[in-house]
Amino acid sequence: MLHKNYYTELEKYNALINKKNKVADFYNGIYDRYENPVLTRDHIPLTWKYDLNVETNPYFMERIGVNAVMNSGAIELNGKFYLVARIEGNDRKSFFGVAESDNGVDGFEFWDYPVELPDTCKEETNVYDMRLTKHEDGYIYGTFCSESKDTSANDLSAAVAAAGIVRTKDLKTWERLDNLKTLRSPQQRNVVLHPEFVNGKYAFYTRPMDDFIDTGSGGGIGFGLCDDIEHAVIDEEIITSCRKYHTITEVKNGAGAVPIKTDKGYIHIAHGVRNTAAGLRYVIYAFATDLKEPWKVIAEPSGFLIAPLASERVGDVSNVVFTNGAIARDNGDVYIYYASSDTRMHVATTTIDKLVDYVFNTPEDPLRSPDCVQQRCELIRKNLEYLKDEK
Ligand code: M1P
Repeated sequence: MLHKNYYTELEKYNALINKKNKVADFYNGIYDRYENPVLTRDHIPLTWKYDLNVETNPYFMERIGVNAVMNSGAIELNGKFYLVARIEGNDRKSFFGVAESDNGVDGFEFWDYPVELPDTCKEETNVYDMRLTKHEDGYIYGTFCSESKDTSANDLSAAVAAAGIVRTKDLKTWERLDNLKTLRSPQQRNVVLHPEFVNGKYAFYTRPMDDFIDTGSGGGIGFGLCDDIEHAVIDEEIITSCRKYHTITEVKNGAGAVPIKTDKGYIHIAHGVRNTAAGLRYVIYAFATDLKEPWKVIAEPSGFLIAPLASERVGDVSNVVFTNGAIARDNGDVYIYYASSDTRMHVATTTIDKLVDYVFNTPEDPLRSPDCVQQRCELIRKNLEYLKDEK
């Protein structure tokens, strides 16, 4: 016998999983947004939260609750869409769960069990934000933040962020490798493995940081090479996309999705952070790097690609959009998965052609208001001429 509330909750869960998603009434010509999030805490199976035995749980209480489902790595395997989501428990600890969908915009369902990462690092307290790279060596690598308490500081909240590395072939069996060591950066977060060898080596996008929250002297998204992925060490990081004064990346930025290879360059979808009176504001931006030298930025449109909109603005950590996964299909369709306000997951869809057009034809940030006005005046002038000729 099951508790009567189980059936009510199950009905709600099934209705959510079977809810069709629709393109939202939003237009910018670059991508489509969708009406519903693709993953929320309500997508967590009931078996993860409740003890279903009426004798041990007579009130049908949640025993192990989930607070949020957010920052997800994304990958396509055998025509299906997979998100390796960051699931944050009511206890604040995050872990990973694999959710699967046939079409990438709705119907995401978690597998029966969360991911059980090999527990090789006893001091590790928290893990989150996995990026999934289909590498040309044949493995799927997951890079994620491995957080431990900083025992050297006299501050209860002090923590150390490092990049954990795992690999798999099927998202089921995971092999844990050594955490990445970056000899010149004390902390790392937002590390992404490049999908191809560069100069015969494994290549990582990094985010050099002096501190757990502040990047300090870290100048932006880094890039470094290493010989041995099982014991990865990077001795030198060079900066690709820089932090800049009075832009969306002023406070910090970080690599997001695995770069998408196109004829014109690698398209990167990353996040930028600036400070406001209401706290940090996280947006998603895009840039391109050279195919042969993937650390060299060759185009960087001004401003953000995706910013928190309407209800996306509010959540556990408000005014945040964050991506760590996108799927580019062979037919040119692109699915950008992003979390809003550290609370739930959304999808934005576009195509490789549109992203290339956006990245290479959107003007760069001229960095000063008068020059921004000039940019607009030039566009308006051309448009008014064009409209005259078209009449
Ligand atoms: O709370 C916003 C984001 O903050 C961190 O990103 P960053 O390292 O750039 O500061 C991460 O903890 C991320 O998970 C979180 O979404």
